[in-house]
Amino acid sequence: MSSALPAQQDKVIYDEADVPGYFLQDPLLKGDGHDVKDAEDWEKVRRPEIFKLFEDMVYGKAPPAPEKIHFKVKESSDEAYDGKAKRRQVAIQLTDDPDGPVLNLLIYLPKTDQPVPTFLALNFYGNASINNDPAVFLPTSWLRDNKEKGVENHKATEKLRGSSSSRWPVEMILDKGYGLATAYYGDIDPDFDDGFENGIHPFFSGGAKPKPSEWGSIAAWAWGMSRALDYLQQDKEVDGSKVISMGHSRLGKTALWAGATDSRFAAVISNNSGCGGAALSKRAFGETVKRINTNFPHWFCDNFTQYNDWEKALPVDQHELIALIAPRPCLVCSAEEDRWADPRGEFLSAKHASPVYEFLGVEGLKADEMPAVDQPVLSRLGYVIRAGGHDVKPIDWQRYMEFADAHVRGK
Ligand code: GTR
Repeated sequence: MSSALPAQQDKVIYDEADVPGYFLQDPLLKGDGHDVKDAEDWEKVRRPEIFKLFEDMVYGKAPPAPEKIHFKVKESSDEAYDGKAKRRQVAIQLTDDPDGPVLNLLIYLPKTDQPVPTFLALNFYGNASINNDPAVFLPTSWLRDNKEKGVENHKATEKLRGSSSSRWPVEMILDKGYGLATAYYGDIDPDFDDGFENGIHPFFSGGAKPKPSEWGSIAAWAWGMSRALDYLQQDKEVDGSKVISMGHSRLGKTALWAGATDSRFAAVISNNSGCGGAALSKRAFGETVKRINTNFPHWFCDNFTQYNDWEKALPVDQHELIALIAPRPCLVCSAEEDRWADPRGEFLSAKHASPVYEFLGVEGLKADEMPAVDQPVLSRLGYVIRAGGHDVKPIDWQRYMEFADAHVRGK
């Protein structure tokens, strides 16, 4: 007999009938067993309880922001997109050390004298991958090799330009009056298991590996989004009170945690974020805690591995992550064929976070049952399932903007 796990345990659950029975904590019940009394009780007692559990057991605690914001505007033009848009490229120092790591933020803004609401979203292959603008700097940080995308020997080539443009309908975003700010997630922490030797971690720990309750890569990327927000909030061209944290997949997990850790984000949009994002872990549907911790040991804090094959013992689940974002607008987006990310589990998280929105006196999720494909529910806590697979498409952005028009822009 081999010592491998029994086949049953390694089988991916793709059938509702195989989802184990599970119990979800009531986000409105405090650790001492009493109901949350009012908004203040939520803010001062219950929310911090939930927050701490996520920090200690799931994503890991990140260090505070640097003392001061240091940045350099590296490039600026008012003639981007045939004169339609402004482009800014800003190097943001991630530590107080001028020789330390830098986050390169690319910003496009519609031409107006008014500060604009802006989407902030990290990207997977560097700023130059989002469009064919030859003025955008190629990334210099480590990149995952991908010949098709124009990455060789972990370095960008000219071929990288625009290789992810289908996910970034920049002109459409500008035409609707929104700004777009993006940065390469690998500027903050390279996405491979390097024992936290590279990226931001060693600058805060004197080179030591994070403790079991300290930040993994998702927490580092989220922390980096906050550093971008530090900059955007002092940029007069951007409406710093209307910056929306958005992300796809692992960066959707990141966008949610950024929204939970930093209440300056006006709203959060997660796309196909799945396990460790919007999907309930206890369903164990598609990607499980064990699989994610095995394939990506650097994403979460080490304490999270305690729940490998033992999701039922989790002291929190992902509906409470969304509850941490309340009462701010939050849109959870799934894709029908992206079963690995458990669309239903993503819907259920929103549904079970909804009572917190309502408790705080705002609109919750306006759907008791999972909506049909391509029937977006764009309430303040919203949910959409799109036809097709794991991806970001222009139609997704259309929905993000419809959602932002309703809940962010005019407020
Ligand atoms: C997958 C991973 C998912 C999701 C995805 C992505 O391999 O299992 O959790 O994050 O990657 O980021 O594209």
